[in-house]
Amino acid sequence: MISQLQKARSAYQPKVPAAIEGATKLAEGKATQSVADQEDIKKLFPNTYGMPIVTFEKATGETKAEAFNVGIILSGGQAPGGHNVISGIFDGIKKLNKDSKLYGFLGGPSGLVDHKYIELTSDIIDEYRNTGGFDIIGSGRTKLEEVEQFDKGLEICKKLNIKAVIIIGGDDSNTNACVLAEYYLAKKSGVQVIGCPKTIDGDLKNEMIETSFGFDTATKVYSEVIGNIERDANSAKKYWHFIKLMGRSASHVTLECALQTQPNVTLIGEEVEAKNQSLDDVVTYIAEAVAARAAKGLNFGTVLVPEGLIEFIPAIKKLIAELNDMLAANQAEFDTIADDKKIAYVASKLSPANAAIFNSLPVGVSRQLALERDPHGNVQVSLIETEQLLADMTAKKLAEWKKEGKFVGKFATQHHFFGYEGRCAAPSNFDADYCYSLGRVAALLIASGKTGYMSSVRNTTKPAAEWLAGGIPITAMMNMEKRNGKMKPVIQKALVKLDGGPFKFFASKRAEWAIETAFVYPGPIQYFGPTEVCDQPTKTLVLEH
Ligand code: FBP
Repeated sequence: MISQLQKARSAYQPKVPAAIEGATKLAEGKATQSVADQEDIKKLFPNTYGMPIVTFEKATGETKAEAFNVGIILSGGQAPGGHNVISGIFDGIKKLNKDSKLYGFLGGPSGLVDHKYIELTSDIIDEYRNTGGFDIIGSGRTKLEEVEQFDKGLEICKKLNIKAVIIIGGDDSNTNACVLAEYYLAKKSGVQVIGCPKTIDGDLKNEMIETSFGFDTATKVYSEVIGNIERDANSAKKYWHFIKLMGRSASHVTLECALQTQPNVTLIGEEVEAKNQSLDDVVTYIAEAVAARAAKGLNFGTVLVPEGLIEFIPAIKKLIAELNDMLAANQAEFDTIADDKKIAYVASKLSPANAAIFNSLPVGVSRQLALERDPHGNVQVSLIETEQLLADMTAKKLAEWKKEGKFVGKFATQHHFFGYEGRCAAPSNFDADYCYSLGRVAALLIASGKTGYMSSVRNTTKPAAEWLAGGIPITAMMNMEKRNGKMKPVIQKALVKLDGGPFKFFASKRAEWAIETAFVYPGPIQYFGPTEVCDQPTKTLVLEH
């Protein structure tokens, strides 16, 4: 049984760049180089380094190819539009040759290694067009990094006669896609690897990749509910709402939601780091806004907190860096320590300054920082209750200020965390079109024999017909970073730029938003109706371009 909206939505035909509607020809640009550490990256990727950016242009006649098979992997957290990438790939390869086949590896990258897959037929694909979620084949966070894993993958590709694997994932997964592409090319295996930029976090972007898919829909869903909460706050006038938002380290999601809803306080992790602020500085900033509104009789408001904030507080950042090195160096011994002794063990191995900070944190937070990493070694910031921590600390500070006569109001709080609510929403028109186009472009990259490329669709603030389609070598996005104590080649994460359009606009408005009740209520995503209501890209994209 499907909902009436899903039924109506299944008939939606995503818009694609005019350049790829019919026949196409490939144009190659200049050779590329990595964003940093060129010599190191070149050495590590001798076969895929320096390739040119490619663009697909309109051609006459028909573009056809010999039948070929493709395998796809959904990797990492869900993001709205994944099913449309897959339907775009399916339609793309069938357009090139109706006998081409699409296989889906089940449960993420482990499906490739463990040879778990299904063939995606048109009946299956049709059920999932324009729907949210990754449930068509499931996702997972297995890290593809060992040669044995690559070889197991190659076995199944040979068995199914797969010409190319498409990895739909974030920065870590696309880094792995690049390593896999290099390995398969070095081996002359004949299997190509293509990446697609996925993540609601919005941190996989650069000059050539304007946005990752899912960011548009997820931030619209969060902005809808933040707007609803703001209206509730403005009706009841009795609560300060502390709202934590997903997005990992980068604060793009929080910044976009702030631009859409104009809350009283918005914290941006990247700014906290740049200003070298302590946790107490952050709490003072919130308390000042609360006190200023209270002086006007406004004992309510909203505070947006990026989930990665904690990683940007310089003292905690230093602590995490030492934890990473210490855990990597002592892994064998650490594994033998009983669970209830691990925190004490970690504290005993840290430098005195970091041990003091570590011991001062609530136990839940120190456990998360030290013990509960994801397979890529990331701190699982979504599990740290920063919103609660900040609300409690603000309450304490205001109680002191009350005694001193600096605060005259009431301070009652509510806490929220928005993340999972937005990751599987039905894709907005933007994401439906963008994702389907990314899929169609990926099919063209394969047919053109490309490997180690990320599918790219640009010019996205213009109507879809004017979008530019092509491929960007993944090595061009790479630099060297320390991971688990060692320097590794990884795609450079995009953080909020403090000199960029979105932040500068926000910074010019936030003093007014803090004191006034300037809330904006965006309402739910609309799929049918006037284009200014249904087809708007994010404010981040508009202000960046
Ligand atoms: P990726 O797109 O990088 O996989 O992350 C998306 C995300 O939603 C992050 O915002 C969040 O911190 C993380 O996944 C939560 O992970 P999990 O789904 O494993 O709980």
